[in-house]
Amino acid sequence: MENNDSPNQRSSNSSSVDESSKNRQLEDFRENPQDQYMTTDQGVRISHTDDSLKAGSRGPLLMEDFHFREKMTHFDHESIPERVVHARGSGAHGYFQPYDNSMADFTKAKFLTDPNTKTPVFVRFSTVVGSRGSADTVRDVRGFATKFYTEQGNYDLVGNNIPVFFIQDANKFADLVHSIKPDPDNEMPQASAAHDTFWDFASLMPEINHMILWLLSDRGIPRSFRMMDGFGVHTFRFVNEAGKGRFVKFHWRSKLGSHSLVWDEAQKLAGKDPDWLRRDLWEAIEMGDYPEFELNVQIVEEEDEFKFNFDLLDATKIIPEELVPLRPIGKMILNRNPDNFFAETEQVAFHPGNLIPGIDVTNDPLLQGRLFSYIDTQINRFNSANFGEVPINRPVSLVHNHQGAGFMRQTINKGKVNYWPNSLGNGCPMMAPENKGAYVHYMEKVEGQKVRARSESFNDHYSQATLFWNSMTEPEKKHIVKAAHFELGKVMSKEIRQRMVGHFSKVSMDFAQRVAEGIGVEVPKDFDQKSTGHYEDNDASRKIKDGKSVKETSFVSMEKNKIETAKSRKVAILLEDGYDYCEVVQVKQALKEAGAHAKIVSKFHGMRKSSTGEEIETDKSHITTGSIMYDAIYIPEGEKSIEALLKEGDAVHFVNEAFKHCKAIATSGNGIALLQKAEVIGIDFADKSSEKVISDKGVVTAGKEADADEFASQFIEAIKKHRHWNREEKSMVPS
Ligand code: HDE
Repeated sequence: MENNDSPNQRSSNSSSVDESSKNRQLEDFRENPQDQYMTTDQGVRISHTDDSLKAGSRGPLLMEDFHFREKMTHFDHESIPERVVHARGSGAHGYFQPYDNSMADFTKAKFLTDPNTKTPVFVRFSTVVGSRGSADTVRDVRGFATKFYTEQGNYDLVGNNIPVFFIQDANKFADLVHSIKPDPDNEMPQASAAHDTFWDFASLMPEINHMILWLLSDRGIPRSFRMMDGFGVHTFRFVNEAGKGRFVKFHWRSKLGSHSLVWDEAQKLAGKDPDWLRRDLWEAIEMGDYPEFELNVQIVEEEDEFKFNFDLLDATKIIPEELVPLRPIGKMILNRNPDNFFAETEQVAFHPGNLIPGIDVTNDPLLQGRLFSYIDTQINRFNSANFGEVPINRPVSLVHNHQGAGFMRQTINKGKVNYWPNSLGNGCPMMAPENKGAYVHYMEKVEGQKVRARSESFNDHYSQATLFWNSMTEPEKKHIVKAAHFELGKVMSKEIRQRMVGHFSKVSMDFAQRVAEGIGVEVPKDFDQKSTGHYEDNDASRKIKDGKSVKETSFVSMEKNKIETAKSRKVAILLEDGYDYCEVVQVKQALKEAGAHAKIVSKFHGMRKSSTGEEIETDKSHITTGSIMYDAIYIPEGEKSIEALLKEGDAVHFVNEAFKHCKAIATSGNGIALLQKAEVIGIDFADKSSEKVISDKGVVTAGKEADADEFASQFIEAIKKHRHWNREEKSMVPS
């Protein structure tokens, strides 16, 4: 068949996709102004763009000034509606590659089964609630949406960093979002669930409980988009060459592990650097620290559909990994930043219904509703059904159909024939048989009466919330309780707070009591479920109720699954003139070898002189940075340097705050005096003139005579732990 694609699609080739296919396609649309004259949109060169055309230099503007009108009009129309949810996001390009062909028995999706193919991807991470300009580090779910540009067409896996959702049926989505977004009367608060309307809604929707526990957990404040896991949430379906279907859940696992901020730090970062997560992703890619995620699947045979004590179609449930283990199937590397935020990150349009042969949906009523919503919302954003032609949205496989006109149509379809069937166009484009890659919907047998109802098998709203609570470590439980104190503490209505604690008492009495004491309500002894709303907690259908379950699942705890690495961690080196140069060089080198990035922080920018006369340039001054922007801090020894730091309030605060946020801290010799001044308490310090290195709760101290290699390696070990929660005991954290 003749290739009559638009020039912009010429680089596409449906039979061979490689890592660069998408990049080559985008190249046709890139503009490069180097050595070029400025022109109008019509390509006419411009001699002067600082002044408009006037009747006299002090006179009125002239209508005939086509350059002014074009420039002004374009500016006036530069914004499009932000996404109604997930408005704030950050994108990156990369590729996906399967490890082997082990999935071939389960799915005919080639990009998951051919280890020789690197499929280009574009990923957009996002917060859900805040608007486009809101802060990155707020407590929220993070979106994790991936567009795979496969040779079989675009496949979108539009997931989140939490494996369950707030609601079970799409019909509640508008209510959920209305309640969590800023109040309609005064548009407050921005990017926060901590207000009456959300908790009012939550307290009347018992199905939300499992999700609430996840949201209040440290997953709600990730340290980095690079350090969080992703989940497809719904149960999807794999279909193999023989047409056999199986249920599948998708999981992304970060190779750096899943790590969080602490709440105090998250709030401060929202002010000091609202772009914290965006900057982190961008800078990591620029520095070559390419984020890597492993794709895993849980596969369930169709005959096992009712083997569990929850319904696979219920998006408020996980499949505990003890029951169905994860199978790692491939890796995704993000290795290129977008060229243009608007053109790529803002205009990318995801849709869970962008499916390719081998992957299909199930009857999950939340997923079914999403299948309608995403195209609809793109039409609101783009004001046209032609959004698929925007470069970032184009597949790298060929597009041929009779979709034609509409706002901003780009493709030039040739000839008279724009209908099917036709004979005048030789019956083209043709229908593809299944063995030529056509998408055929899975032939699931469906029958039923029309009912506006929910399956009884969705009615257990507490067991998995309890499972989550029981699977947490004590520090993680503490964080959840503190988060509840904050979120519910902001709720004015005592009745709503009371109702929430009522639900929590059904999750765990321990949890309910700990929350209740912080928000001034009582744990009800005879909590009446019916008073919470319209769902009764009646028995799930028998086949569901009798199914497999577990009492604890260690995989949901970030702490129990911690990956210990110092790779790409940021370390502040706090010094002033008079520091020990040799020690700094040695520690810096060790950090570099561990993959961490060290920055010199001093009172002012400029060169800092060591005790032996060498100079190092300051990267950040106290006024431009803070301990919250680093994962660890190191204070080199040096009499004069320490003397100066002891007199700087900012430096003392820097250390105190890093201690409070449970980060690794290292110092040697008289640097120990700075720790003491910063109220680093409850820690065993080395004697400042000894040979010893002591590492206690993430604080590494060494005497003057200590071995520098040993000191550096203990520091790196402490960084690898990410946070030292055992420091959180009340008596040890000065406030
Ligand atoms: Fe979304 N969601 N969603 N969602 N969602 C959107 O589509 C919607 C849900 C998710 O970076 C919107 O293009 C409904 C679950 C991500 O561009 C909208 C329901 C999950 C993104 C929409 C859900 C998600 C969106 C807004 C319940 C995890 C950002 C802009 C039935 C599995 C994608 C847009 C990006 C965005 C609807 C629930 C993930 C309005 C109706 C569950 C990551 O179409």
